[in-house]
Amino acid sequence: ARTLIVAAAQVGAINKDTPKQEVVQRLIKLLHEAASKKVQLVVFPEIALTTFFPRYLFTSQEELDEFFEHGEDVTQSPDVKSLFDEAKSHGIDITLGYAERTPEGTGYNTCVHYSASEGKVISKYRKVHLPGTKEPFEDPEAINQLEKRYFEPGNLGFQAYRAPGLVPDAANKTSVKEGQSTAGKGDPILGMMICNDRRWPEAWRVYALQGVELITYGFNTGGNMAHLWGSKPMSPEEATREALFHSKLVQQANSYMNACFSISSARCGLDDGKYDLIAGSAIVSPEGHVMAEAKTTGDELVVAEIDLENCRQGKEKTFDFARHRRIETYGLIPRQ
Ligand code: CDT
Repeated sequence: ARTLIVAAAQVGAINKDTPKQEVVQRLIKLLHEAASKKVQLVVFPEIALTTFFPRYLFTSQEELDEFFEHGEDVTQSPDVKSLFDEAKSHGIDITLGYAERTPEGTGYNTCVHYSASEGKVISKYRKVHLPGTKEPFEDPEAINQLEKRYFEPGNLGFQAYRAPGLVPDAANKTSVKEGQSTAGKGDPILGMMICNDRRWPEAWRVYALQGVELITYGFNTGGNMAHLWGSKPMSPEEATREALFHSKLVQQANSYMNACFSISSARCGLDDGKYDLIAGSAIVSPEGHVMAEAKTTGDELVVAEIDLENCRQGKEKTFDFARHRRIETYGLIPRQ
């Protein structure tokens, strides 16, 4: 068995003026609960340190920049350093989503995997599928989604990676480059995505082709964004139900079709008492079953023990890519 205890650390409402230090204290509290439950990997949400600021149009660069972490190394970011220090002292790996401003001034919607055993970031991912618009909506009632304005599409691709120190007896460190056939041995093979990426089968499949055993992601999903999807008018309750349904649907279906576990972690609740984000953080098995899920719309740790051996069935039978995929028929996919 290659078992590990994992958690989604769901984070409830954060207001526009909530200081980052206050949020980081809440994340540390969730980390302490994780330590008491012997959790080895905690997945924090997308843009976990502030409110979901792409809903606002900022005209002042200075005001916008307050929502970003600046520089190469987020573990040294003044407001956030204590979270990584806590993770290290408890021996818990974390993934954390945040808005990144590079030294060259480019904005990315980013997440990192910090390894407690290595004491450093072992993988960084920048969101590829940016939803929303560059320009704000004309309708003053519509809630903006300005990720395309504030971020560039991620330029790091979907790079699977091995996370050391999580499972015992992980002597085999075969490179993930060798693909699906190396899964089932050695340190766990992981992949990170961010929010909207979860709706794109290509993202999951590119990871699965590298033998990924566990995909992690955080999300900020409006419960009231029907206007952005262009769907039929619905009541706020219906819209929230629909958003939750699609969120679960893509997680369960893609975990099954790619024979991997997945952990999703929501930033949720009513920001500033009015901007509704869905909850529904979940841990899903390679058979597509929900193993654990959030019961609240606030700060909550969702925990499960997973055995990576359970990826084998799918990877070696129904979804043995080498035997069953027919790539000669998929030509349109890389072309358009
Ligand atoms: N943050 C993010 O990517 N949110 C999008 C929602 C866009 S609103 C319709 C998501 O796919 O959940």
